[in-house]
Amino acid sequence: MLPIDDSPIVRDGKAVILAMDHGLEHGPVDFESVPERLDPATVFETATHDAVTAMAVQKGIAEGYYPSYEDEVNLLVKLNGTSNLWMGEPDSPVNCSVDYAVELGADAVGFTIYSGSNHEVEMFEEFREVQERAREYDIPVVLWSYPRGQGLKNDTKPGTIAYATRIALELGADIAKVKYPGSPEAMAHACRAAGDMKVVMSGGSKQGDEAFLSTVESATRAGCCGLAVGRNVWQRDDPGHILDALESVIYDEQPAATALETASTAADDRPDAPVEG
Ligand code: FBP
Repeated sequence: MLPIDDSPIVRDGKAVILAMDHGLEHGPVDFESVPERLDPATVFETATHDAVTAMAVQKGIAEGYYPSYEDEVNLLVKLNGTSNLWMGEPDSPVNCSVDYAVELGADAVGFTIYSGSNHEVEMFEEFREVQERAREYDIPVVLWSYPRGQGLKNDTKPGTIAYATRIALELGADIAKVKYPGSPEAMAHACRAAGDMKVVMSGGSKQGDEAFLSTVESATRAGCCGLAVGRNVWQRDDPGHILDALESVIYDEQPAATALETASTAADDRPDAPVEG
């Protein structure tokens, strides 16, 4: 872990990473409720919101779409990923080098490790190469730290999530991205296990505004510096509205209810606000 408060992907010590690697990880099914968002440009447009400190995508999307957004969006290139069609023990093959990510304009790189998988050893070794190369470029490394494998299966138990943040710290990540362990106390414990390293909460599948924002409020008050979020932003009809509210909760430390109210008032004043009915 290195101090990254001066990095472009951090604003006032906080980070909101808009993730859109779902086309690879889950498939086009994640875009069925919002078919227009299958066009990556629409999500890059969303990432121009002030609340977003970086957009996380795979290299193919970065190659094709980032050139049009490089002045307005900070880029995080994910260096590995798996499709949902893979039925074996959790694994995440490397598909991009740090060098190529930097060539594409990356301000940070991202890597997934499924600790507890039978492929943990290889993933740890691959991460070593990525982490040390990223140090040469002085760019932050975000670790999608997901304990998952035989006997674990999407485990969000408090002890497991604290182990996930600790693994990220020990392996030299600058930010750990972990699932919410179910309570503010458990999240606080996971943040303590991360030492001085930053922790972001993973957004998860789409929830209602209140439920989502109050989890974000709990996680950030417990010590998370923000979140890495995909579906809870771009699966909404009006992503700008939830980003306004996230900005208030995360940067201005407003309660979720106040943030929602302020965001609704702001949305009514926006020329591009979706028309009701
Ligand atoms: P979400 O906020 O939509 O959960 O996105 C965060 C993310 O980590 C993505 O980067 C990734 O594609 C997806 O979640 C992985 O989801 P899962 O945990 O279901 O494999």
